[in-house]
Amino acid sequence: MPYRQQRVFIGVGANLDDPESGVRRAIELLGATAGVRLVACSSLYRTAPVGYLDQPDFVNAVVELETGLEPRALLAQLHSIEKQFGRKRSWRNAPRTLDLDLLLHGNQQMKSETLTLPHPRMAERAFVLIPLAEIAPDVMVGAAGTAAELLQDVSTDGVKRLGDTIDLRRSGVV
Ligand code: PH2
Ligand code: MG
Ligand code: MG
Repeated sequence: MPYRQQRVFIGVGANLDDPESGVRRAIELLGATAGVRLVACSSLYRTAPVGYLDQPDFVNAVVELETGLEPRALLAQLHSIEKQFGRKRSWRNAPRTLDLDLLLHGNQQMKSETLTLPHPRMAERAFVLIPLAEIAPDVMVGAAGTAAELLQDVSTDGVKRLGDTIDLRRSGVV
């Protein structure tokens, strides 16, 4: 039986090798993935690193997809796109050419070694909540509240909007 179409949100981040164009190319590749439809894309943001601080600023964005791919199949696609960007997995929070995080997959809640939904750290991260609330302020983050509500409780220091929202049509994504 085909899996139901779900509303899915992906966090996109990069801080090496021209991160701004990397994030844009990654979003185009996401939209070109079989079984995935790109619905919305936030602005790009320049964000101060969180966690390990001695590394370059990130460019972050959040995209909304509609897909019938179940969480693990979609995660495999995300890893395959990361690989195309030469992502090397070294240590946690290390600088990276591309990071694609599965944030929300419908109302799915799950916890395993390789995948936790909603993403376990998203509720504390302004670099996720600001772009998420820009495109989907009312989306629920598990039982914790909506994106807009959670955003009230985090510091937004270090997150700067980079410019206009990507025009999905003009960039040839849809
Ligand atoms: N990703 C991390 C750790 N720290 N900081 C910012 N600003 N943006 C990120 O995408 C990010 C981070 C782990 O994936
Ligand atoms: Mg991440
Ligand atoms: Mg990741």
